Amino acid sequence: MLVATICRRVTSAFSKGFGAVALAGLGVGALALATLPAKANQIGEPVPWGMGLQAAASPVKERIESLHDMVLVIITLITIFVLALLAYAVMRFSAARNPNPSRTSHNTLLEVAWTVIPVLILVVIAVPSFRLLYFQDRAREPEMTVKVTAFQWAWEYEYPDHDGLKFESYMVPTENLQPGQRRLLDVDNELVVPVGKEVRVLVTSRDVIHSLFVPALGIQKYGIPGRTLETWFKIDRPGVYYGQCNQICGVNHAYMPIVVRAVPEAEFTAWVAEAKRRFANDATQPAEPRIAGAEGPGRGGQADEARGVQLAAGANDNISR
Ligand SMILES: [Cu+2]
Repeated sequence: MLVATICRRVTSAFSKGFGAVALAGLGVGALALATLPAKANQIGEPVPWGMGLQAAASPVKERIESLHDMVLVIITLITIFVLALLAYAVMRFSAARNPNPSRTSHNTLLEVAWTVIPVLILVVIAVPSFRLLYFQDRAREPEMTVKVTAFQWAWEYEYPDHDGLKFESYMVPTENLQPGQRRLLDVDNELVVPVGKEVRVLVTSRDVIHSLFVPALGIQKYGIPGRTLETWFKIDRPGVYYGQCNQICGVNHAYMPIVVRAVPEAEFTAWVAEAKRRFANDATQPAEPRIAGAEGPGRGGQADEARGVQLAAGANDNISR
């Protein structure tokens, strides 16, 4: 609509010939945009001074965006309305302008209105909100499943549909970063998935409560020991999507990032074959998991089961939060 309005303004502002040239220019511009590779690789990552949401790469995130936009309009209107009322009351009913205040204390119509209207506004927000809640809750027709197990302080990814391929994913410590890798975000083993496939994600934990959070995919699920929560995504273009555990889970909470790499189907198949070999009897997978985040207060070496209860020095960090 905005584009149409701009077009109209442009055409009326210029003479006919000029307008035609301008329109042709716009047309060429639009064509250039349209012919850009629509499936360009996307990077879902935080950016300096990023003010909005990360660009959507899945249907759930698209709906989160539209709900967000709708609620933003509503709260903006409410804020402006309340601010205007306040300003009016301050000016109109100041002691100087209104020396004899009214003694009215009840107004039935007004009271009904300021109860019913907010309720209606909440209903307007609640309907799409609940729709979205159920939309993200279950995969409709999952084409594959990934099981994600959180633990202090890294992730284990399992592919039950691919012969139980399973591996752990640790943050790359700052001192080992390769050029182009992101500090506190890149990992040794990424969660690789095919583009355009509906992927069911099952999330659980081995020790304390963690949370799988990948903003560009619109997923955020608690990893709760003894429970399995479900969500899903269907990534619409190849790319790398960064996330982090966003449930405070202990001293190295900040050092368990998530990297989801979406690749075309053929590439995914090749990766699965290679990963199966790599992780079959893998020397890089330690018997005792490493503690991710060498820059955090180090606590290497504890056996997995012992974590969370027997971290003598830092037990409170793990239990109380
Ligand atoms: Cu965590």
